[in-house]
Amino acid sequence: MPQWQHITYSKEITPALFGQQVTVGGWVQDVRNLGAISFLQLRDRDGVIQVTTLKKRNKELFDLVASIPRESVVRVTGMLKESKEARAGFEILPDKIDILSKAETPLPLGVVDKVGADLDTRLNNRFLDLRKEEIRAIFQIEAKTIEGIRRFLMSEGFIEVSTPKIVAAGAEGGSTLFPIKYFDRGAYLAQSPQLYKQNLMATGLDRIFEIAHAYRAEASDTVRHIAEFISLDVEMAFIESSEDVMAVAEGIVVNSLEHVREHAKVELQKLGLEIEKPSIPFPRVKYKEAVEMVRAAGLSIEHGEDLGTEGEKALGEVMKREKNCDLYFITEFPTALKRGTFYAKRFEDDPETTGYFDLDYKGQEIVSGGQREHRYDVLIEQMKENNLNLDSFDFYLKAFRFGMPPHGGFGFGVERYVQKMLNLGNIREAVLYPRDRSRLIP
Ligand code: AMO
Repeated sequence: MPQWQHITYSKEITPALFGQQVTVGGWVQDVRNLGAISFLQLRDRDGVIQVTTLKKRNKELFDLVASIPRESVVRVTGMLKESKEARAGFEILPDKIDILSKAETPLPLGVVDKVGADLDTRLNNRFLDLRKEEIRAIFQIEAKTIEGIRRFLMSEGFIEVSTPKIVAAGAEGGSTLFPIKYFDRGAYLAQSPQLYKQNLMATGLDRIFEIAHAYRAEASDTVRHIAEFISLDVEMAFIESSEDVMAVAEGIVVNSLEHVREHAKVELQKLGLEIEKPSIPFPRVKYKEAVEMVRAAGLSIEHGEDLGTEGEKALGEVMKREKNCDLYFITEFPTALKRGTFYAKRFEDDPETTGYFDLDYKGQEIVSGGQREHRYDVLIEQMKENNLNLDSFDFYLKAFRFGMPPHGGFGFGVERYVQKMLNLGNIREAVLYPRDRSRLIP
């Protein structure tokens, strides 16, 4: 035990400790008083410990236990004893109970209640919501997901970087920019590290990734959009086509899913979930084919239009039904659709089409990227087409004038990924403190 750890956690209790004195700490989940004996269920980060108090052994402690409100924080020192009745297989006979923090009553949100509260009430009382082990499991799995992503990318020679979140220009269209006051001038919260990650391709730090918040003033209130999301951004130089970039996205998914399967077994169990190993390579569906498949599913959509939420969902259903497949790329997006994406490289022999791709997971886009246009003159033309003010992109453009290798990359929505991995209905369930149009607190 490290010197700064003063309690023994439930997970650390083994039969080897039976008969010894231990100090445990946590929240009072429940107290059952049977007149001569009482059972206090103490919940810590990993599980529940039963504290059994006999009136005739210690009347003072017995009365104290009866008075502790639910969800108060206590520290208990006592003898550890094997118990057939207690769920964990042991109980503690207390010699000392300290109430470290008394909880008020009533609780704004039940922790062990069977009746489910609505998401808003849960998010408003997130600290209580997170006391439920199946809610905590989501974030333990999210952490393991990010750990798996990092390990994979580092093993492939990618360097983790941090780029500014206070920026002078957007990269993903003006409508979702958050303007802020920056000393005596205007600035924005970064929608994406796009300009910086491309800038780095001109430096020799040419295989990079970043895991950081990105900001979007999303107009609509949907189950897959939030105003602040964790963006995993990857950029790599000396590629030959978007296929190279897709291979990395595929590697991230396969390896992080495997990492979660391996290192979050207990948490997956708490959620009653098993994660299947996806087969590789993920199918590639050309945008044109995707449109036809969505149409065949009964949706009206024109070539050149965005598939949209409904289209993506319909495609997801077809892929599941016909190919038993949850993960697939949509490739070769038309230039017209990606025109807003001024940095996308168009096909040499077919400028109406780009190598841009989305990676969809169970009918929802989680990744978007492709090969970039690295030729200065062509890039300038594409930016002009998009009516961009070239002056505000000066630092970005300069890097293309003094030696910029061919490169590509993608943005990967971490919470959307976890949402789909764990079959959560709303992306907000995969965010500790979500931000959206109506939510700024907590
Ligand atoms: P794009 O805008 O498609 O591309 O975003 C990339 C991925 O980020 C996630 N995402 C979001 N997740 C939650 N809430 C949102 N409001 C939100 N917006 C985006 C999605 C999406 O697939 N610069 C490019 C990437 C690139 O080309 O490298 C970009 O940002 O999972």
